[in-house]
Amino acid sequence: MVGRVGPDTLRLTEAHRFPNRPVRLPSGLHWDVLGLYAGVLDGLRAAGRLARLDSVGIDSWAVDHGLLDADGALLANPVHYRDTRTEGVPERVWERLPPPELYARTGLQHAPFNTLYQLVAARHSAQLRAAKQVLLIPDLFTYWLTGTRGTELTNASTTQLIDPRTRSWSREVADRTGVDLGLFAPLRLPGTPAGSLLPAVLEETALTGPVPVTTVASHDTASAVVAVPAAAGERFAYICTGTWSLAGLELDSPVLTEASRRANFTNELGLDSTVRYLRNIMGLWLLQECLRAWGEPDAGPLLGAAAAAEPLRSVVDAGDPAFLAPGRMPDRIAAACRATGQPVPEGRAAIVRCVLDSLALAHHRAVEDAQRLSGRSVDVVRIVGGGARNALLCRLTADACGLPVVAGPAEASALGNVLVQARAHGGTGESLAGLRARVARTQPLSRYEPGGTTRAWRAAGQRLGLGQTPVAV
Ligand code: LFR
Repeated sequence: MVGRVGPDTLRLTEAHRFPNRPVRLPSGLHWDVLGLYAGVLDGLRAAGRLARLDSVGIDSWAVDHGLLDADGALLANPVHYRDTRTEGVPERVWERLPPPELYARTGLQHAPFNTLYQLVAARHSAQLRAAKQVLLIPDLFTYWLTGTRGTELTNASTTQLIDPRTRSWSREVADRTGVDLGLFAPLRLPGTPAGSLLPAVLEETALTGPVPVTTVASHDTASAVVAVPAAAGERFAYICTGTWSLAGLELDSPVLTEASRRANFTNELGLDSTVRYLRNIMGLWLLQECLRAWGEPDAGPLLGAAAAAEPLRSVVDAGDPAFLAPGRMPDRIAAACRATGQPVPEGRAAIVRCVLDSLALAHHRAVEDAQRLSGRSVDVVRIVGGGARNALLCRLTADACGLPVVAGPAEASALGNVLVQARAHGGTGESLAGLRARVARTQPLSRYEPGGTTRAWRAAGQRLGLGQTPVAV
């Protein structure tokens, strides 16, 4: 994405888009990280044809990482967080550090893929033994582009090795779980310089140097939250919808209570001392995997049919890690409906409706739980990310929450990324509220008023036994 930022402009132009296809090897599910990096280089070349680049910033999904050897070479393709290698690992970690203490120290949700569990799972592997450095995915790309190494803070906060109160590594958690913090490069804050494109990169991309690389909020969700176009002082919840739905509140300090842990809320770090207090919900992954199973490249017609399908006929728990792994999604959804005594959706439109109803229900529960657990009420739900384009999902979310939904921008991660770079280079010291005001002034937004009552949604939640706060381990 090429971003142009001026006093009254904020514009993105898509320079290049490429697929991200994980590869299953006998050794597990991996990212094709060199293929992705080649896509980044193609993107830089295409971007250079559109504009002179003042800065480059990188964000991606969280938790995953590459291992480097003593020469700085990548030891293997990074493992995908949807791989099953961490099965049974959390239980081993909890023997040394019980869940309540782990949560009190890190504030992180329990997810089987947290970097901590991945590193413990790999403990006896030849690769981890040979590794001299762990770089999170955006930091790995930054390293290849610039030769500099760091660990960006918002993304580091998803490792389960950061204390959200000090916004630094938790030595205690690392020591007690046997993780070597020396493997991580020093922490870097969004907005700080990360070097400039290496001569070989300039040559490969036909760019003219110097092109500075700027650390952004490198966790895609953190960048997306930067671009939530809330007005100053507004009481808002946000839902970043894409492959995942990340639903919650922005806070100025973490909520580390036992009730919060049991509700499986996470305290990830955001820009400028903020805390992203949210819950991970499976998101449009459920739909993407159905489309993949059906060999259906385009969701459009099915979404139209789903809008006309019977509402709330069957719902599944969109927070259930049973949906984490890829494969056979329509069958797994049918099985979940059967297991909860609900009708199995018949036909593609009914399955899509079940997915969207289930997501809206999970959005509602997350927004409600976040308010209760943090003691902060909201008046509006902001939906950003790809799902902001999905009118049916936005309308159902408004209905389920009983609150107005304001949807947009869809490219929130890219906008948040660009804004942090622009602020760093403009030297304006603009506040987060100021950055958001720019988004609100420049990006088209859609508003959805809630319809009906929330009673039917509560009843649907009860069908799943979700009347009360879910209990994590
Ligand atoms: C969204 C996201 C989520 C994170 C998940 C796994 O793209 O970054 O925030 O929990 O992917 O990394």
